[in-house]
Amino acid sequence: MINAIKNFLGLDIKASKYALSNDPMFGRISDAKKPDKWVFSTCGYCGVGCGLYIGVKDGKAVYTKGNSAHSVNMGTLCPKGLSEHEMITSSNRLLAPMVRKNGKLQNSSWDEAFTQVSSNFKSISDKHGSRAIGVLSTGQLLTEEFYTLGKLVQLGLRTNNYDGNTTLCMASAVVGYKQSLGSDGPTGSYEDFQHANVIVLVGANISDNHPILKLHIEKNPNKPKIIVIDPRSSKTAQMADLFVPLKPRTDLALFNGLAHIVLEQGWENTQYLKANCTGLGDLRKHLQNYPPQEVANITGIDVKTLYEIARLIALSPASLTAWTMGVNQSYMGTDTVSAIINLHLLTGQIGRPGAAPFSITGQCNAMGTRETGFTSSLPGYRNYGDEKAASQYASIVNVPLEIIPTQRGYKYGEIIEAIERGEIKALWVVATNPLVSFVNQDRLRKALAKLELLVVQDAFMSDTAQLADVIFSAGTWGEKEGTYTNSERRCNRANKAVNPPGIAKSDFDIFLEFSSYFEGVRELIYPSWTSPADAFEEWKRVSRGQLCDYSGMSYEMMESHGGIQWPCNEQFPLGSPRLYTPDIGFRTYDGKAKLLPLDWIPLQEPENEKFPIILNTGRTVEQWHTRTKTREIGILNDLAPEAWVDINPADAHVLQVKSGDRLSLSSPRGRVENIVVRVTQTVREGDVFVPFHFNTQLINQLTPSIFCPKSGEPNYKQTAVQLHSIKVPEGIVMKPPKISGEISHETIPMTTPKIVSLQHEVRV
Ligand SMILES: Nc1nc2c(c(=O)[nH]1)N[C@H]1C(S)=C(S)[C@@H](COP(=O)(O)OP(=O)(O)OC[C@H]3O[C@@H](n4cnc5c(=O)[nH]c(N)nc54)[C@H](O)[C@@H]3O)O[C@H]1N2
Ligand SMILES: Nc1nc2c(c(=O)[nH]1)N[C@H]1C(S)=C(S)[C@@H](COP(=O)(O)OP(=O)(O)OC[C@H]3O[C@@H](n4cnc5c(=O)[nH]c(N)nc54)[C@H](O)[C@@H]3O)O[C@H]1N2
Ligand code: SF4
Ligand SMILES: [Mo]
Repeated sequence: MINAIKNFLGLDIKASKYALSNDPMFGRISDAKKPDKWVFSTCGYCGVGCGLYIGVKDGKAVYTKGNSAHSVNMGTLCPKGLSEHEMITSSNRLLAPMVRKNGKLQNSSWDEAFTQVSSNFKSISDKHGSRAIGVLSTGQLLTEEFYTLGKLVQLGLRTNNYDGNTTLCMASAVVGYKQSLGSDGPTGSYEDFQHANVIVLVGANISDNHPILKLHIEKNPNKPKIIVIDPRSSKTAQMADLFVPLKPRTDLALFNGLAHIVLEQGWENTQYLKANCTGLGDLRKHLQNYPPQEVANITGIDVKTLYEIARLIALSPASLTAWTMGVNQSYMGTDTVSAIINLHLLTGQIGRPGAAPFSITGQCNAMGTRETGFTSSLPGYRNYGDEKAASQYASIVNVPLEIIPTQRGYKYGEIIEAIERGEIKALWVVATNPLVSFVNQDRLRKALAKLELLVVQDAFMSDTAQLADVIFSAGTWGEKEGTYTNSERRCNRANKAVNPPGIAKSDFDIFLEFSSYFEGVRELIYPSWTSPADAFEEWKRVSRGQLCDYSGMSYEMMESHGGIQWPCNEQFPLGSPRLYTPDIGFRTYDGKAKLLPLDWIPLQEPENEKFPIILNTGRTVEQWHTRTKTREIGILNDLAPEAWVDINPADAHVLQVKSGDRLSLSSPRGRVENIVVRVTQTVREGDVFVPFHFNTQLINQLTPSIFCPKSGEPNYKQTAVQLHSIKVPEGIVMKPPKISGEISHETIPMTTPKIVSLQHEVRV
C-alpha cells in the first residue's frame, strides 16, 4: 500500500505524509516534477464538492491537491480526488467525434458528425413530431452547460422527453422536498454536521461515498450521537453509537413509527407546528396505523430502540438527518423522504444550526441540473404548468411564450419504454452510461436496438458509446470551465487547467456549435453567447427572486470564498447556510410546510421459493459508477479490480463457499457469473451485497424495472435473486433459513478484494 502511494505520487514516503494533507510539501517535489502552475478548481466526482488545485506542467495535469482554505474539505481529499488528474490521460479517452460507417465507428470531423445528427433529428421530427427525439443527460456537467443544454433541448429541438441520470439518484429527494416544503432544495449545510447533537444517517454510507463529510463530524464539539440506519453494517455503521439494521425497504414504516411515538409522548414542538405547518390533524389520525409494536414487526427493530431513537431526535437541542440512496432508490422513495421531513417538522428540527432534514447529493453537479436543467422543472425551480412562471421566464430570456414547455415530458424509465413502443426514434445520451447503470439491462439493450439513431456525447469510450451511431467527443473535468453546486447549495468554480485531447471540445462548445445546425436556433436561444460566462450571467437573471437565487454571485467571489451557498442576493450577499430559517419561508401557496399522511408498502418483488435472497447494490470508495473514469487509475483500481458478493456466514455454509470462492447470481431477468465471495457478518442472513460498478460482472442485468411512481426513481436496492455455487449442484438451489434480522456489529475483516483506506482518509 505504502509503495502504491509512493509510486502514485512519485515522492519519497516521508514527504508523502505531507503530500496527502497539506500544501507546504509541494516545496519537496523535485524540481523536475514541480508544476508550472496551480489552477483553482473543484472536484468533479461527488456531490461533497471539495476545493482543490490542479498542478499543471508542460500543458499536462500532473497533481491534484486539496485547498486548505476551503470550508468543505479543509485541504483534504479522498482517494478519487487525489488521483483525479490521472483520469484525464486515460487511454480510453475519445479524441475526435465518430460516425458509424459500414457498421464500424470511425473518426470524423465535427461538421460531419453535426450534419449527420442534425439532419436525422430534423427528418425524424418532421415525420413523427419533435417529441420522437429523447435526451438523457447527467449530474456531471457544469451548471453553465446544463442551462445551455436545457435550452437547446426544450426550446431548440422542442422536445420535453428529456431527463437524466439524476432520476436514478436524487429524484425522490426532489419530489419529496416539493410535496412537503413546496420546492426542491436541500435544507442544510455541512456545518450542521458540526453543530448537531444527534446525526442520523439513513441509507447513506458516507465512509465510502462522501468520506470528507466525516471531517465535519469530527469537528463537532458536542460529541454527537450518531445513528446509522441501514440493513447492512456498512463502513459508516462502524462509527455509529446506535446502529439500526432494519429489514430492507422498511424505512417509511420506521419514520412513521417514530412520528407516532413523538405524538404519543407529547414530544412534538407545538409552537413550531402552529406557526409553520399544516396537516397535523390528518397526520395524527394516520399515524394511529403505525403503533410501535406493529412498526417493530415490520422493521425488525425492537420497540425499546424505537422509543430511544424518537427521543433522541425529538428532544436533543439539534438533530440532523442525512440520507442518500438507501432512501431515494425505492418504489416509495418520494414518500420516504417526506416521512423523514414529517419527523423534522413535528419536532421543529429544521432551519436552525444543526437541525435539518438533509439529502446529500451524489454527483458533483446534480444540483446544477436540478436548478437550471429544464428536466424536473423549468429553470429556477419554476413549476411546469405554472403560466405566470413560464411567462416570467420567457420575458427574462426574450423568447416567445409558446415555445416554453407546459408540462414535463417522460422520465428516464418512461423514455426507455417509449423507445420500446417505437414512439421515440432518436436518443441523445450526454455524460451518462446507461449500459452499466440502468436497471434491467437485457430489456434496455433490446430497446436501444430499436432506435433509428443513438448519439452519445462522452469524454470516454463508454459501454454506451460503443453502441452509438454517432459520438460527440467531449472534454471532461480539468479541461473546461464553469461551476458546480454541491449538496449544501454551494456554488463553486471549476477552472480549465488543460486542453481537451485531440479535437474533443467542451460540452458547452458542442451545444453552441451543434445549435447552429438548426435554422434560427442559436440566434434565438444563445444571442451573442461565446463562453460559459454568458450562460452564467443569464442564469443569474433567471434565478433572481427564486429560492435558488444566484443573482448576487460572481466567479471571483466563488474563488475568494471557496464557493457561495444560494440563496445569494441583496438580503444574503454571501449566501445563506440553510433554508427555512425565520428569513426564508416555505415556497408553498400558504407559506406553510405540509405534514403528509404516507403509507408503507411491502417489497414489490419479495424473496420467494425460486429467488430466496435479497440483493442489495451500491458503491465502494475506490470506484466511480461505471468506471470510465477510475478503471485506469492504478491506485484505485488495484484495490477494487472486480465485483464481489458479501454473504453472511450462515448462507455461505449452505452454499459451501468461503471467501475467495466464486458464486453466480440469477434473477428473473438474467444471470451474472463468477463473482468473488466475501463471507462477512456485515450483511444479514438472506441478504447479499454487490457493487454495481463493474461491466465485467454487470449486476444491473438482475435489477428490476420497478420505479417510484412519483419520482420515477428505480428500486435498485432490493432484487430477489438465487445464488449458485460450483460445489452445490444446480438442482439444489439454496433456500436460506427464515430471515432472522440478526446482524453483528463487527469490524469488517477485509479479505478479497482489499479495501484499504489511504493514509489521509479521515477517521472519526
Ligand atoms: N466512491 C464513490 N463515491 C460516490 C459515488 C461512487 O460511484 N463512488 N457515487 C456518488 C453518487 S452519484 C451517489 S448517488 C452517492 C451514493 O451514496 P450512498 O447512497 O451512500 O451509496 P450506496 O452504496 O448506493 O447506498 C447507500 C446505502 O444504502 C443502503 N441500503 C440499501 N437498502 C436500504 C434500505 O432499504 N434502507 C436503508 N436505510 N438503507 C439501505 C446500502 O446498504 C448502502 O450502505 O455516492 C456518491 N459518491
Ligand atoms: N444497481 C445500481 N445501479 C445504479 C445505482 C446503484 O446504486 N445501484 N446508482 C445509480 C446512480 S445514483 C447514479 S448517479 C448512476 C450513475 O450512472 P452513470 O451516469 O451511467 O455513471 P457514470 O460512470 O458516472 O457515467 C457518466 C458518463 O459521463 C462520461 N463523462 C465524464 N465526464 C464527462 C464530461 O465532462 N462530458 C461528457 N460529455 N461526458 C463525461 C463518463 O465517461 C461516463 O460515461 O448509476 C445508477 N445505477
Ligand atoms: S469526497 Fe467527493 S468531492 Fe471530495 S475529493 Fe472525494 S470524490 Fe471529490
Ligand atoms: Mo447518484
